[in-house]
Amino acid sequence: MHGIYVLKKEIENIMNRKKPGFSTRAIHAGDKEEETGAVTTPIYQTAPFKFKSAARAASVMAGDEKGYVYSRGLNPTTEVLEEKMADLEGGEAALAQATGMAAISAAVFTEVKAGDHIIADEVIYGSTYDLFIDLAKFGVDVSFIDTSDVSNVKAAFRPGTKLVFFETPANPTMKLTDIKAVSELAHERNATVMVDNTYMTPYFQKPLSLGADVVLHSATKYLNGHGDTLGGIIVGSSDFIKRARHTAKNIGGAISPFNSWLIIRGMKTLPVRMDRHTENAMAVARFLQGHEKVDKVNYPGLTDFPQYDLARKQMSGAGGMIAFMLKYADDVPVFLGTLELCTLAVSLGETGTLIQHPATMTHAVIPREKRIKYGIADELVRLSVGLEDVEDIIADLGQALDRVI
Ligand code: LCS
Repeated sequence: MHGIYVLKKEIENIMNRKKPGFSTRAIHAGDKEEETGAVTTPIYQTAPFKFKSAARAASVMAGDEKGYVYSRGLNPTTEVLEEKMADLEGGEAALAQATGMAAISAAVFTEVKAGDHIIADEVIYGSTYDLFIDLAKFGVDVSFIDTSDVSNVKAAFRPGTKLVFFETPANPTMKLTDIKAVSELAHERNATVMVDNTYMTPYFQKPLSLGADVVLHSATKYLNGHGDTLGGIIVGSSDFIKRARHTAKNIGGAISPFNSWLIIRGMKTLPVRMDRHTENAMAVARFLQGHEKVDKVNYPGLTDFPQYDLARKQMSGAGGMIAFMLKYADDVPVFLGTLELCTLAVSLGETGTLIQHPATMTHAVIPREKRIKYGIADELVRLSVGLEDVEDIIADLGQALDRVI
């Protein structure tokens, strides 16, 4: 009965669909009709654009007419990427930048000024944490709290709170934050909500549809998916993106057209890659969970994941990232040093399996005492499960765990 119900529902969804599905849009959204008939997006590898007349130059520069001026502000290749991302996240507009950090900086600088207060989750990527620490220099105060408990967020608001920022799942612990609940709370207090959606991608989670105002991405990760370029994206309302484009143009973190093109190409296979990353990660998580040398496995696809209900509510897939604890911190270097297939490297979300030790690598900037308090333990290992045959990934992890005493 249940199966028939699901099938009927799927057919209804197909019949009632107002716009093409996610995979179709991942491939085609943002496409332009090219004069040459080029089927793939051309790479407009140019810094300036020629004006047809001085009058048009004046009009475009004044913002009265749309036109390409200089690739630090707008570029036709990058524009395809921006339109694709806005479409997939369900936002009005998007802005691509050279890196995830360039995107986060531009978005945050657009929103806050001296005297403002930010509430940030205490578990976020190391450089984002570091950026927030640096904001003190500009008179912006940041409270790092555990946003996974909504009552903490409620208690952290002050009259000057302008922004609430979090990742869900959080890098590296996989802790989740309730996007809808936090957004409702923030909006009652006129604060903006920014969600870093790097781990999930819009394929598995759409923060804007849950009430968030701005979505951020390190496109370096799953969006590009092949570990061969850096990139960052901001998605939000047309008004916010217009303001962010102004700020970003002056900061100067424009993405190269070639890197935009690589991300556009990568995104065409995002749904199939995310499905396989998830399938592989589920098998790896189950293997790790049953292993005597492993203390704890944090993966939102496991039914005993502490926030499993929230995961099912706001995510449509568990993704490819796993955090797990070895029993002893001293064993971490032995384990990492014995792996052969899994590559010891930072970054995540690419075809090959990557593994790293947050305490000494991605999150080493956080003072140890704070790091431990936040749950980024010395025993914690982060795994970005790749697209290799899962039996090979498991065999490699197994042989390295066997070397741990
Ligand atoms: N947001 C998240 C959640 C990230 O994981 C990263 C990078 C960034 C933003 C910044 O993006 P980027 O400027 O590098 O494109 N995360 C990394 C990591 O975990 N290992 O190396 C980089």
